[in-house]
Amino acid sequence: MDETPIVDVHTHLFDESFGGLLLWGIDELLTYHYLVAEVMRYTDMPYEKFWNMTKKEQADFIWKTLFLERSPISESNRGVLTVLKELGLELSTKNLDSYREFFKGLKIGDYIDMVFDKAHIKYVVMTNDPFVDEERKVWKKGHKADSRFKSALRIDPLLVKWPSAYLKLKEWGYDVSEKLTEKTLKEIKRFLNDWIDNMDPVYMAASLPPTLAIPSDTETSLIVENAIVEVSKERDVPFAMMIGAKKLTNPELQLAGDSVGKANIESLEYLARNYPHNKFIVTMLSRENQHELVVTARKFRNLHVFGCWWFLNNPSIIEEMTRERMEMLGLSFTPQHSDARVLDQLIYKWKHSKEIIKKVLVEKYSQIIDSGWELDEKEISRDVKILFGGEFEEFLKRDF
Ligand code: FIX
Ligand code: ZN
Repeated sequence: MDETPIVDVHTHLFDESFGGLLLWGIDELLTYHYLVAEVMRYTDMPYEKFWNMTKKEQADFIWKTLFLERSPISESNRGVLTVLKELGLELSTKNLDSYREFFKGLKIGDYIDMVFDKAHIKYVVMTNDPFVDEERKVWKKGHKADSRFKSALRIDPLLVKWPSAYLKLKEWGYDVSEKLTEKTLKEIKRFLNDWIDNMDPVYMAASLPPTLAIPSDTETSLIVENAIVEVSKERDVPFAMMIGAKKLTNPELQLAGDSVGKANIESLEYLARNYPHNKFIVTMLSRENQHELVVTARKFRNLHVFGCWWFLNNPSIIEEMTRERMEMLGLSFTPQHSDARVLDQLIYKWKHSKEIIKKVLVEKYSQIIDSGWELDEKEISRDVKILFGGEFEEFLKRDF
């Protein structure tokens, strides 16, 4: 498993040409929104006061509160330790400023090489959102592609914030109205095609709320059925649905304030059944959705399940999910993605996940060996390649 180069099918990383959009280094690691949510539980500090701190001040506060005043045993805290250890830094000093010195000396190009090498990454898929001004500028200026960073066209605003998104499309020269007329739907398809031409994305993606209801007369449903699925099929760009995120449950926490809700699997069944020639790549956020998602994937070969997303990306749940997926899907799924927002996280997110996936795979192999099945290293290597991007890439090539 440690020899197999990994395809990381969903991250928030950017290649060097996106400049400051690529986050890296110890202060970014410590102020990752997972740690922000955790640190605010130990203080009565007004949220505003925290948000007004500099990045360094926030990192100092988080280091003091979560690492020095208490043991850093949570998954996101442990992740920081794994990164520092894998980079060869001395954890016993617990000296944050000494770690900062190490990062100060790094050039980002070299550091990307170092992290990809340490985490054994073949390539990552980015999250590219044309509605983010800073990012749109890079694409408009012309983007020097780095083959280790493939793009994904992220379209949340189109699907979940249409009343504001349509104004943006208008501003960009698309003849749209808030009402989803034939003309507007046609222009939405032109927008999607333009950005597919621009980005050459692996897939189109959106984070969708637990209230997702397709078919329905919601704008989300109408745009999915009357624009997304058509362009997705025509351009052979799968639609990736990340279902179950409840945005800003606690707005005071900003990005750290999103939560989770159980979604209705019927929407997914409907799409997979009614659009059998379309490809859907799916992850769901609620633990309670996982078993029915696996069963749904058994019913529809045009549905590819991936990752232990966000609040599921913890050893206890990764083990449960990987086990039930292998027991019902064999190797026809992608067990994990990193969702890394900070470059260095690739090191810990993959090291931690591989420990669990390895454990489950060994158990499954032991069971078939006990039945008399023979297995050699070449076959194991083949299977691991399937799990770490092979099946994902085969799925992308299939023509249903
Ligand atoms: O929608 C998404 O891509 C989510 O992964 C993010 O919004 C979320 O903040 C995250 O990074 C979870 O790991
Ligand atoms: Zn994400």
